Amino acid sequence: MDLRRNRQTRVRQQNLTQQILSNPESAEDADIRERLTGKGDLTRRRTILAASDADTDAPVRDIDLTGCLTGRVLSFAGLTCIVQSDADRRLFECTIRGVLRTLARDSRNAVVTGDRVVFRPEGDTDQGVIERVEPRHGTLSRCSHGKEHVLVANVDQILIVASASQPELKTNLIDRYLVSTEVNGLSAVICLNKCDLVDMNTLHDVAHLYSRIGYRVLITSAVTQEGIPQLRQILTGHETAVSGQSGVGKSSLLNAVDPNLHLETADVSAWSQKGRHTTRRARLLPLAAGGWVADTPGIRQFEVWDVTPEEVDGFFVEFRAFIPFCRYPDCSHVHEDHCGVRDAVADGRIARRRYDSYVRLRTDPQRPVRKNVRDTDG
Ligand SMILES: Nc1nc2c(ncn2[C@@H]2O[C@H](COP(=O)(O)OP(=O)(O)OP(=O)(O)O)[C@@H](O)[C@H]2O)c(=O)[nH]1
Ligand SMILES: [Mg+2]
Ligand SMILES: [Zn+2]
Repeated sequence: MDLRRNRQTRVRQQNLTQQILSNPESAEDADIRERLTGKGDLTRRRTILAASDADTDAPVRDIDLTGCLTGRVLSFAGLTCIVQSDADRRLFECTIRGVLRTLARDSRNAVVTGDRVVFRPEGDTDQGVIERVEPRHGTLSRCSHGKEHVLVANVDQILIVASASQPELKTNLIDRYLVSTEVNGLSAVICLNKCDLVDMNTLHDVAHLYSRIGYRVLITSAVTQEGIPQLRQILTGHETAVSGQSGVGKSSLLNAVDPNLHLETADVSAWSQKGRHTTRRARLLPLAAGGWVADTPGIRQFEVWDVTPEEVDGFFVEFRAFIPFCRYPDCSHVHEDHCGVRDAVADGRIARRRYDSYVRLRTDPQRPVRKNVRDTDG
């Protein structure tokens, strides 16, 4: 593992262990002692004992479990997080063992909302230290400045919230979310909120765009309560991440579903028509009717993480049936002739809006979609 610069306490000239592991014969010629010196090349590596999780290949730290409890990360407050113990539902305010940040591919993802963790309570207090993060299943991640940003972990469905107006409806953003949920094998529910602000016919067109390719679509209003009973039913018994642009009404919808939540909401700015980023950190909330929801902060852009441009077509579910009709096996469906996907767009079997989203994802150099590879430098 890379050692973080500010944690480095001494300078080694060479790393005997690594050298010998990579070339066992060199052991015979190796120095008997390792020299410690203030000068020389810095090696910023550290050895951590960890097993790999069979499913995700994520490192799982070996630790002594005596005195530890298991729990779920509900939220963050500054550098500490609130963990609920599985055994008795008690809440603990926990710090994070530094080594976990070293283990994480990116230290900001070391522990995230929704994580299942092993933590060590400090005496009889309601404070503790997180010692281990269990492998994540069902994460909602996006790509931010070329790095993975995990929004929430261990959910089974994503509620993609868009608003009919204020801010205006962007199907391109919905399509990016859908690609991401397909990549992660989560189920998606599309929620078109603020239906009280527009003519229902235009909303029905958008709803049809997605329902005809197999996604569940809800039309809701947190103001008139339209669609709220259906939303409550979809959330009950599931672990759902609620995501979408700022100001679309994510927190308002959750308040409507469960008035005990008392989530903070705020007006959309009249000037910019954008939300005010009222929800700042993701929070995991138990629903009175059963299940969990994660209210997450609004995002400006959603860059898909963990997909190469060549893979994108497979995550547009309605394209799959037409791809076998492309002449070229590596068809990008952007400019080629004899393309099954383009033919289907031409005669209306694939919606033009969806195809346009595909082309933007596939070709826009400003929006790289990159493969999730473990950092190998250093
Ligand atoms: N007309 C109308 N307004 C709504 C509806 N739902 C939410 N709003 C309003 O939209 C504004 C933003 O709502 P929030 O619930 O704070 O939005 P959010 O998606 O949680 O925003 P962030 O936390 O910033 O990501 C508030 O003024 C709400 O009252 C709706 O169905 N109809
Ligand atoms: Mg909110
Ligand atoms: Zn093609």
